[in-house]
Amino acid sequence: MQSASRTTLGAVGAVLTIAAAVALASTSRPALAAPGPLRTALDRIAPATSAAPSAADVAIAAARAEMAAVLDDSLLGLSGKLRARFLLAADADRLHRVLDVARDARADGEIVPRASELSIVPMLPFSAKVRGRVGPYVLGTWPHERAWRRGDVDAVPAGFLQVTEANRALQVSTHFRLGDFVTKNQFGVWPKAMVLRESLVDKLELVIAELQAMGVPVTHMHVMSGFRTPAYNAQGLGSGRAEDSRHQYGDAADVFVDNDRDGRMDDLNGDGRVNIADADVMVRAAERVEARNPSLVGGVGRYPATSSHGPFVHIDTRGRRARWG
Ligand SMILES: [Ca+2]
Ligand SMILES: [Ca+2]
Ligand SMILES: [Zn+2]
Repeated sequence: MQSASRTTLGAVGAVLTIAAAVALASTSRPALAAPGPLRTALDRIAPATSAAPSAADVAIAAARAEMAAVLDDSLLGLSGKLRARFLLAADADRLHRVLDVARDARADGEIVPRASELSIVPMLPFSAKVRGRVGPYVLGTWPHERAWRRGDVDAVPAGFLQVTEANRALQVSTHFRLGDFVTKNQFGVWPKAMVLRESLVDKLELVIAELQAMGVPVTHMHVMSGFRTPAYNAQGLGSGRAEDSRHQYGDAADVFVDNDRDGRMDDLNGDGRVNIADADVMVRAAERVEARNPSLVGGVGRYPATSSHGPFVHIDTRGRRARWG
């Protein structure tokens, strides 16, 4: 697991370096480390054992090599519930080609996700941000862009997802849509630019699965706050928002279980009240997920209800353990 994880980090680091045109160490990014069904299948097929490998074997071997250069993990995440991957345009094209080859060679759908099961969403490079904007959408300035404050340089976004009125409903995983994570401002501006990490979506799905295993049914987890543009985040400084908030790196979300969709946390522990004890149920689930999936370690913070919101939990995949609240 450890060496697989390092391999993955290397590949992700290479993608980031090309994209952001900034010097990045390929170190501490959380990774979706477990080889998934596609990699496993390609591994099994690639070393041809017979004297004369078939054309399919050759194609698969080539696809496997190309695959490793793009994504060296389970395409569907550790949860198996990812339904979208976010890649810079060139890498998105390569992954499309790899999947086409693999599907042609192994048209059984057991091994290779069907096109309907996995969306490959291309990202604009970080350099598409000019004077703080991508098109009409205001993002602002990341800490590393200032000489005097570097922030988490390892987490500099490779690029931006473009969220449109057409793709906002795209399912990024079983329980989440692309539009769930956009910054809650500039409501009339389309397309929006967003940073979102698959590792975050994967972790949220694992927390849902863990809650269900604990006997807490979850049909809907509400994202109060997902990605926050640096410009939006700066407006909240002094009122509890961190200056180097994980939300601007796309690997953090403030969430609560809201099966009845009334916009507030549900009574998860069944005591007839909604309070911090219900957030604690989610914290326990997140702890179990991190214990079982070290590559998704990060922050877990608990927040009590105030006059403006119910209790909620912050979850991120910053790559090192953090707890508060
Ligand atoms: Ca509710
Ligand atoms: Ca309760
Ligand atoms: Zn948060």
